[in-house]
Amino acid sequence: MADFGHEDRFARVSIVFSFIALGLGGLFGLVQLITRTPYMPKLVNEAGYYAVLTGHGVLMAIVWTAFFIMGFAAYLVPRELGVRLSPKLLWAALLLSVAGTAAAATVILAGKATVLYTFYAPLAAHAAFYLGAAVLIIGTWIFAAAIFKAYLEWRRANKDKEAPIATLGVLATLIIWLEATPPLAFMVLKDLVPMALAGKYVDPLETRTYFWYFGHPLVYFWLVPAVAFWYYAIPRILGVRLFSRSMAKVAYILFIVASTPVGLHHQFMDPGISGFAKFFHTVTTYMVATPSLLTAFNLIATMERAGRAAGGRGFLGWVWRLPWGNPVFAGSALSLILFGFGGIGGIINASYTLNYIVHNTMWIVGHFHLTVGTAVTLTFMAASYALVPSLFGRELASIRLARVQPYLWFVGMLIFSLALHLAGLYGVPRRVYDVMYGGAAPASWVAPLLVAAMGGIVFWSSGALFLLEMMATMLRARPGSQGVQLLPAVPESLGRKTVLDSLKLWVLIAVVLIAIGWSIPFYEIYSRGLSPVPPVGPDGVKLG
Ligand code: HAS
Repeated sequence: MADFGHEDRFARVSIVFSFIALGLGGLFGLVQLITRTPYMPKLVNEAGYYAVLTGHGVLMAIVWTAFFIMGFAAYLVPRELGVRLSPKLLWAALLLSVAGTAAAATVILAGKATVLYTFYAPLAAHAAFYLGAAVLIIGTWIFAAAIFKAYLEWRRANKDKEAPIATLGVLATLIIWLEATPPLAFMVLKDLVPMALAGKYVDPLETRTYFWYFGHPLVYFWLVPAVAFWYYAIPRILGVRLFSRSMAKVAYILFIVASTPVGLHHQFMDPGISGFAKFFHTVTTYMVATPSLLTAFNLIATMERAGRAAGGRGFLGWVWRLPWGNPVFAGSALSLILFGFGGIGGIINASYTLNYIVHNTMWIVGHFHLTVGTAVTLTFMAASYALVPSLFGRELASIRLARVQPYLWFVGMLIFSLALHLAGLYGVPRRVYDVMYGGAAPASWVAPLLVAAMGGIVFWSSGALFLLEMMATMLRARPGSQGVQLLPAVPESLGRKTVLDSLKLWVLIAVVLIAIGWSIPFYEIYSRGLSPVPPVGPDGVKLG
């Protein structure tokens, strides 16, 4: 095992922290699933439900993902580029990220932040929630600085070389994060902290629009590292070249350029934003769906090539020749399949007229469990089957368990999400404590909710098995190098740099598109004049 001392120490801490978030977030998920399902016991009261829902959303959507991504990047980038990351920047990033998360988590657990992970004003949390979020964001910026510093050092020594494809994905991820977060941090400090500390009145539409400026690139911040992992792992496991490196780079470019000026598709139903602004964001939404289709094509072609080389015949005969018993491959490929369903749902969400039907219903919950809950989460689990043995120098505690776990997640999530899509079409709302409205809701809502609960329990069990496997591997398994057997570390042969590697150009184009896409709604909001309202605390009491 090559020695990347402080990078690996950072990756170990960051990944273990992400597992803790996944475990706690998963526990909250189970509580809310049982509480919301008809005929099942209410495990918490209404206030508890929103605290648990906030904890689940923040821990899963922000903490699990951000810490895993940082750990993965710190492991991958120095190995691929052969340059070291600054230890000072790494530890500063970790310290701030952990401190920020701890502050926010403490107030959530104390029931003083029931604002959900979207923290829309005028719902108000304790100021420590917002300050914690801001400190976490600053920590991630410092982490990004460590990666970019190393990349620039490598670039100076390799002026004409293209960057390795997975490292390029990490850079794209961090660029998207840096595009997305500054306005959010600005709004948190300008509006939400003064609202929490001094009862400042804020304009809900203005703060919602700031949130969704950030909220949509956030989803590509989750997705792009999963895509980078697929590009890294699938060809290596199959022993073939990626079908097209250029296509992979075009996908990254489209993610960088188009992932930020799209957030109004979350606000189609909001009054006060013109049809023109929403139409602009619809066009860019369909633009940012394209790289996922390119990714699917590229990876399926790679798999088909390997499956046919292994003797697969006929239209789909190659599929059965793929290494479905390797948990790193199976987890990645199963994620890709469910991402197909999630993506189709996303295309439906992005249609203005269909959005009327699905907005704020369980359909959306089904959508994001297929995307961030599977395409991203199951991929990170698959990656862990290689990363954790490699980082800790140990065999997996149970390869049999690792082989079964991704399938259990796949089946549970398929049942859960499809049932929730159906429930959404029947009109079942999301984020409601008593979803049956004390018996006044239509009887047709019961069956899909019960089926969803069964699926939820199956994939929750899969998550618990994953964490058990990880814990046992880190603490008890025997020394070994199974990570390398499951995911061979084949070096990439790198060609010459082309315009597709010119990150500066694509960032410039992204900035122009962001400026156009967001100046329209913000001009509309500010030119009409703001309508500030008093903040509302956890118990529904107006604070201002
Ligand atoms: Fe989304 C809401 C539109 C992708 C996450 N999305 C959400 C929310 C979350 C989320 C968390 O337009 C809820 C936010 C909240 O709390 O309110 N989404 C899209 C579109 C895409 C999309 C157009 N979403 C994602 C991804 C996410 C994510 C990725 C997380 C990682 N989404 C929306 C809209 C809303 C929304 C509206 C707001 C709804 C509302 O009203 O509130 C696209 O990027 C999707 C593109 C993907 C594809 C699929 C490509 C095909 C694949 C392969 C298929 C596999 C095959 C088999 C064929 C077009 C990947 C392979 C074979 C083998 C052998 C392996």
